[in-house]
Amino acid sequence: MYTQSFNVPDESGQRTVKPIAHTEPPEQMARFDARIDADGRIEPQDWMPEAYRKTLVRQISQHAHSEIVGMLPEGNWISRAPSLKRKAILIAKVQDEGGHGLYLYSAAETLGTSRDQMLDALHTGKAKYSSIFNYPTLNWADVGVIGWLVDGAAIMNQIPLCRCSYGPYSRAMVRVCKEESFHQRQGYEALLVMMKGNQAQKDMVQDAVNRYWWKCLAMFGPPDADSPNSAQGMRWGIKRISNDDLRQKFIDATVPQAKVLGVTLPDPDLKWNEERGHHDYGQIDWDEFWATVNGNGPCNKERLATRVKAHNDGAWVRDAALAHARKQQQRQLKEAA
Ligand code: FAQ
Repeated sequence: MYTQSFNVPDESGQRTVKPIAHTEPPEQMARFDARIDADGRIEPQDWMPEAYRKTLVRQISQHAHSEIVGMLPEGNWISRAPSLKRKAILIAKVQDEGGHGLYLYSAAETLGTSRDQMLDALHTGKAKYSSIFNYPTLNWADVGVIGWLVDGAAIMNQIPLCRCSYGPYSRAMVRVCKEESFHQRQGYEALLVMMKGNQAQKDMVQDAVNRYWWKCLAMFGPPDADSPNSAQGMRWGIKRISNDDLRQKFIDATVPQAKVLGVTLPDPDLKWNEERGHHDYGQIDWDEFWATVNGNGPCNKERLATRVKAHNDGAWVRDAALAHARKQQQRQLKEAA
């Protein structure tokens, strides 16, 4: 459905933004700019301007937090999966999301920020994570819809990140996208099965689509005109496609999938526009989006409390691992002496 060879345009217009004021050494800055302009990669040991480092830490850590908080809505259904097969698939998927969080925290650590600092920012409510994970999963079809639409939107956003200018982030994204692709397909397949079932099952799928559609469109971030980080992110080759363009690509790709599935996307304004060669769509509720991003969505408090509890409950595991590592190190030193 989505492909790793997704074409990422390098429209020079997108990359021409006013240079930001800085006090960085001009020669190093010029070398850095030249590497970015030549579509080269920046590696952890390379010199980079502080603002670039800060932007990457912000985006990669938010992304990592989204992956681990994103385990919670679907995790709620592991004990209630309708069959052993669905349970095994769901456990594997939720574990994959945890793994994505780990690659991403590791990528962010190469920029000089510790995992403890990032987790502290998440647990104290200072850091953001994707708005989509602050909505409840009310029925089994929500699990399928998260796979189809949430993972689908995530892939659309993340394939261009495989070509991000920061090496560790771009490499982590290649593997993440392959796994997200499996997640998207398993969700779609689960829904196809439900749509061949009885009326109650079909109604569950439609209900889940109704509740998730608009929230998924908001995952791509605010409209380009209200996106403070986009221009610079694109100039630096971190973002390759704008929030609105990705949202449009997602809508255009999803409409035919909804048709095959037999569900209605809950937007009366959704229609093909021959002239634009894209679907027109209705208004996203940005007030609701910002309320959720700012901590006042339906499940924000519950998600954060669950995350903090899981972290505190796991303290003994971290302590035991550290004690074991210390013991190993002492043994090696003794053997070497
Ligand atoms: N939710 O100026 P922009 C997944 C914030 S992973 C919350 O446009 P930017 C896998 C934004 O951070 C999903 N906050 O920002 C999975 C910024 O705040 P700041 C996560 C949002 O960075 C599936 C402010 O608004 N994916 O789903 C959101 O240029 C199933 C202004 O926005 C990534 O993180 C939002 N939806 O563009 C797991 C991908 N949108 O920091 C489990 C990497 C915007 O200035 C189950 N990230 N904001 O205070 C990105 O591509 C970008 O960071 C964007 C935002 C596109 C998310």
